[in-house]
Amino acid sequence: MKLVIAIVQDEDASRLITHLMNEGYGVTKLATTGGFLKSGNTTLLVGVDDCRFEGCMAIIEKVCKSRKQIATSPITMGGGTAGMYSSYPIEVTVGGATVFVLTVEQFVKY
Ligand code: 2BA
Repeated sequence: MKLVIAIVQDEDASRLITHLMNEGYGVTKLATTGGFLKSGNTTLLVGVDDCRFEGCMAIIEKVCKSRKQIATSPITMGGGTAGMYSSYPIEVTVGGATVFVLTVEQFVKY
């Protein structure tokens, strides 16, 4: 069994959950925040039998789109504690999905 941890954009989350559930996958949704953009994203936990793993990954790849996002990132000018904070716009490409796959040692439901 595998545990798929998929970090996706909020815009794709509902559709992805619907697709996965329709195909019989169990899904847990977590509201998360990206460390770089400091904006909301969604992390899905999907526990899958090995024989259904590729199908799960295919759905994630199909549904999740990469998008360009303009972010205003605070930077420190002058350095040190006396430095001034400024911000400038930067463009980053986010997603489709950042996916971690873990092998599950044990899976129990009580
Ligand atoms: P964020 O950390 O908010 O990052 C959003 C996007 O900003 C990233 O998209 C990437 O294109 C860009 N980015 C991130 N760190 C950067 C940096 N130091 N310099 C320049 N650009 C940077 P993705 O790579 O598609 O990541 C989307 C989200 O997936 C991330 O949101 C984060 O929540 C998660 N993530 C990505 N890699 C991760 C990792 N190795 N471990 C844990 N979470 C990760």
